[in-house]
Amino acid sequence: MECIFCKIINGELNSEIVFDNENIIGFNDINPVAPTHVLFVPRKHIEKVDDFETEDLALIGELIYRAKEYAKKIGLNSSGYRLVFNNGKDAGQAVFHIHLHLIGGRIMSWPPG
Ligand code: DGP
Repeated sequence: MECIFCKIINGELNSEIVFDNENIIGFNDINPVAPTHVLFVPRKHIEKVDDFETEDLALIGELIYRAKEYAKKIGLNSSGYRLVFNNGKDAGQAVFHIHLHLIGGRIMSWPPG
């Protein structure tokens, strides 16, 4: 299996896991861009936003839910945070297993570069 995130999910690769259930795993990004930078990843291998179907609606809803609940748990909800899906190469997607970036703990500008 080539997918890095599948390897993390299967325990073949180590990561700092901060959330884990039967559907979703959350772990610290190896290259954090802010004090909090967690990737929320469904266990199911879906390459990118473009590829998810109606059968995955509940899963993607849960992905967002788990990220915002985690943000609340660590107290980021009062200051604010960013949730990002990069879809495809022009958006900078590097790992082709759908994931949601939770980024926070510093003031961010908009639009992004
Ligand atoms: P994206 O550009 O949206 O595909 O983001 C992929 C992120 O994945 C990027 O911020 C770095 C992170 N990443 C890549 N490889 C690993 C890894 O082996 N472990 C962890 N924890 N994060 C990784």
